[in-house]
Amino acid sequence: MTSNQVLQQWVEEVSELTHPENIHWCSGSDEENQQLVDSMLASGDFIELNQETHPGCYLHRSDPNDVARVEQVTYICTSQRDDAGPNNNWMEPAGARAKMRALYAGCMRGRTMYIVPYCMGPIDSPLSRCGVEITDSPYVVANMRMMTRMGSAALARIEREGTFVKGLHSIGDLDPERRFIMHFPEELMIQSFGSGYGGNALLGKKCHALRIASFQARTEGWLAEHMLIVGVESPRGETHYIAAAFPSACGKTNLAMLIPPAQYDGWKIWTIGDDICWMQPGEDGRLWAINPESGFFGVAPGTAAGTNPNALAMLNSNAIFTNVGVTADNQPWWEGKDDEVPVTDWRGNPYDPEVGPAAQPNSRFTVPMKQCPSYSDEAENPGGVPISAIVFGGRRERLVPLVMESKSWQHGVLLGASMASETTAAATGAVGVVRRDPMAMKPFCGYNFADYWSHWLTFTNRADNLPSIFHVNWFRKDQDGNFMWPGFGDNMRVLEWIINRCKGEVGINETPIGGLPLPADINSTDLDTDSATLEQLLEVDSAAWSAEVEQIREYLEQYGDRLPARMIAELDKVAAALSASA
Ligand code: OXD
Ligand code: MN
Repeated sequence: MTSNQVLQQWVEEVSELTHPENIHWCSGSDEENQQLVDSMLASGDFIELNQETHPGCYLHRSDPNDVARVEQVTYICTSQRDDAGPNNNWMEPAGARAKMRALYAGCMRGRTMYIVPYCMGPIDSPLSRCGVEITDSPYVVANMRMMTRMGSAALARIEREGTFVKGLHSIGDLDPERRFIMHFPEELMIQSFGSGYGGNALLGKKCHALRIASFQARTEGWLAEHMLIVGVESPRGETHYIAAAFPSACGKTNLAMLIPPAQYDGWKIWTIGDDICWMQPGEDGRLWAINPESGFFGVAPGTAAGTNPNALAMLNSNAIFTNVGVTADNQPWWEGKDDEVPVTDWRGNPYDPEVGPAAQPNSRFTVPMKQCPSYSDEAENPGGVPISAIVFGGRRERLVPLVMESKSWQHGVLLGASMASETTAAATGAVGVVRRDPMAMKPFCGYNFADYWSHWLTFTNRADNLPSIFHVNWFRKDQDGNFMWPGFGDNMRVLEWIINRCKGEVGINETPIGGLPLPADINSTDLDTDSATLEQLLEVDSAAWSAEVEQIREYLEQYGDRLPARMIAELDKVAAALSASA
């Protein structure tokens, strides 16, 4: 029950449509969570893991056909088709509502309907926004409790403010043919049916904090981005915050909590967020950012002592594991974790490497952010943290240098818009195919990309101390298919260079595509990459880049008249500089 009439009435309408057996308003309390866990253990939704090694940890096995985001059935339902743009699937709102109504009719019979009020961002931050998810999945409730500030405090804020995003979710019958993720940004509404997978079902995350929020951010003058936020503190106690956008499953979580190489004695890395960043100009002309989430929903495979020791340390208690394997002593296991041999695979069958991996490639952990050893209290700062640099990056085997700096904010927007990356298991479909993924927002921008880039370009009028924009690529391979850059903790060397550039302490090699480091300015003490390889990583192949520029032009031109002229002007400058250098 609530004093907010709109919410009360919506809950009644949904209940009349879906016919749940019970209605439960979530408070977010420990007792409530314990009851939920107990009921999921009884129903088989949760399987207890080894409580000695992993207290409070549970395994969830999803339906094998429901393991990733489903972009092909994710829609933006704006009244005008062009407002959704070529980057989104579009459905006319009235038709979409009717389609969903038919699916929801009676879908919660025999189930409990949970009302989950949540706040994206610190509960007392003016940058935060609230929502309510109605769901019939207790697994979703348990995840939302970690990923958002969920329960009574969020409901109190909603009752104070009056506005909230309405998200309706039902797992339905998990039939992929009856699975839709609909967004109605003009009505601040989300409707999701037929999937229990994180990105499709935890509506606070991709649906609200990116698709709906990006739409809202445009009208309100801020940015909702698919970015981690990391603080880098020098031995002198000076901290720079960096926001970085990489496509799904390209190492945002690893970068957000990296452990620097040994010679960085006295440096500290502070984790503010690993997936989503909301930024707004402050009075000082800088961009100030919050992480709207309060937990991590990270990719398990590959998380190991050598790649992300902080993540491993935070996964020893109070975590939910989805679709991982299990060892003989009932500990969670995934490929790359260690050299243990699991006994059970993610489907619950005896593990057989001939059949497939023990952990589903997009298997996940959910864990409260505060459990991360590098967690910073600044994540709770209602004012956010000031951003010194924005970094874009993709997974590119060839061509794209280790790091480059944009020539201006406008050129930086072009760098973001030109991003491309090889696809990963985070979404259904082929893996390893290069696709354009501007700002890592291809699956998440809630409106026409052309309008989104125009919005980015307005920031030169909104703030006069904007961060510098960089582009990185950790994934270059040599002729034999080996990675040329060690990545993980060694990415600290690139972060240090970025900060040195922000402070104006190092020079730059101006090239047609952007400013590259002078190889001597990348700290290479004890680096596993020889100097010839480092030089190769910092070279520009003009002919290959000219071809890339034409592909970028072709991509951008599909946005037609709505594409800001400034983008093509920036691209023309790069093309001209490449021809002049050839
Ligand atoms: C995620 C994703 O889960 O991007 O963060 O798919
Ligand atoms: Mn993501």
